[in-house]
Amino acid sequence: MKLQTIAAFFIAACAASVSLSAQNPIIRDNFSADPSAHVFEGRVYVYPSHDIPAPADYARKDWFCMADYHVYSSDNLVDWVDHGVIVDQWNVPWVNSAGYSMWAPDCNYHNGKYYFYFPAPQKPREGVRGGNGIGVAISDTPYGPFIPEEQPIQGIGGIDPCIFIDDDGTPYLAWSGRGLQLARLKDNMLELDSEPITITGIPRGQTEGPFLFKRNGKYYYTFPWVEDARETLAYCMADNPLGPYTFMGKFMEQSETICWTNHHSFIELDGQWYLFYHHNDYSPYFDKNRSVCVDYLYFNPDGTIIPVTPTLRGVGTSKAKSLIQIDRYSDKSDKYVAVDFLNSEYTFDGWKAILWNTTQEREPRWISYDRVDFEDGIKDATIRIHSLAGGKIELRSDAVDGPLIASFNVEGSPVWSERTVQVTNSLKGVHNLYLLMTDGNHLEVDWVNFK
Ligand code: FUB
Repeated sequence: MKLQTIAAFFIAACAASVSLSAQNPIIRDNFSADPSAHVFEGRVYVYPSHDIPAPADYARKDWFCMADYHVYSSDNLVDWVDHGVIVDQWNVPWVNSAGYSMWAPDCNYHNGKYYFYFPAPQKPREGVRGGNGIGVAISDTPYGPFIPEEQPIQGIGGIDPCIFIDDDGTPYLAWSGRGLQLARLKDNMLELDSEPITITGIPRGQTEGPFLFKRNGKYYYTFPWVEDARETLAYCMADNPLGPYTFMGKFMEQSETICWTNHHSFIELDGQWYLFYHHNDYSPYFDKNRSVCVDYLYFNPDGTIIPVTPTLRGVGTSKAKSLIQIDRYSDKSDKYVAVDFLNSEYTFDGWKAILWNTTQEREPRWISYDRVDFEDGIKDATIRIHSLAGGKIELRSDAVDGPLIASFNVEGSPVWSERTVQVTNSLKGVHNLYLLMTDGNHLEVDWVNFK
């Protein structure tokens, strides 16, 4: 088992370093859910769970199907590296390898090691009939190899572990069992050091997926909470890690994309806070295939959380010389600008922006994308475009009527094409980008790029 495990990690390491793109969702070649984000040595690591379409040997085609975990990392929250599989259901001695239920995990650093916590259905064995265990795998680095413990944590069961290390080095484990649970861990990170407490005072509604963090001396116990039809994100605050906690309300409403679950984590990087969460962007008709997103997060002066509205644009700055996926827009003129999949049969191909006009409506339709870094200047602009009848496009900076960067006469064509023009204005530094349709009735844009 150990040899197989090491071989699997070697293969995963060789398959790693796939560079992914910016914007939401941040993981664009796989489904990903339940993101646990942490900053280790100045780099952001995200430990999500991994939704997959149900294989032939898994009967529940309409349910979550999850067999392994990847870890992703980034130093700018824009370019993400997939480090490959770190733990899977076939390589943990106590896990039922036909369970396909490796749900929300977490990872944290303590005394020179990285501890990865994950829930999974247990293999029936002597003294154990089954049920969900919470296991630990240990590594010298945040990206593995992680070596799983032979047994799950004794005395607890449930899902969605979260490991929090207080400023004095004391570890705490939060999880969802019979209600939202919390206990102190021993320094070995493998055994409870206190009786679990149940977080109370939350108004009626299903809860799961806790995440615990500390800011300015206050403890935040945060969790998905079903107030109405689907999961919102809500929180409690306390002055001590083991409470008592006070319910503070919601900080994200239920998804507009009809994703029943949400699951989240918080990080602070260089003084800015970020919220990681998931929706079902790549799978609008099956909400058990989810995708991780990240948005900026702010606090009120009294420490309460300012509610977050999910964006497509996400966080960070995009290089002008990368492919700017303008369909991940910051703002748009009106309902005559929309977004759709490029290929509804394979949604990971991404999206296109669609701009259209009726003959009565001659105001330019526009779509904008904030925070593009033009660095030390540009010469050419390229757009990937599709329009049967043709039209005109302008790129402007900073505002709808801001400085003109480039204009394109688009000839009608039944197929997608790339058009390049010289820019009229060589911008430097970071600007917001505006794309306007100044003539035409229907144009579709895949991306914009500058050289
Ligand atoms: O991903 C499976 C489950 O859905 C997680 O464990 C929950 O938190 C919810 O996101």
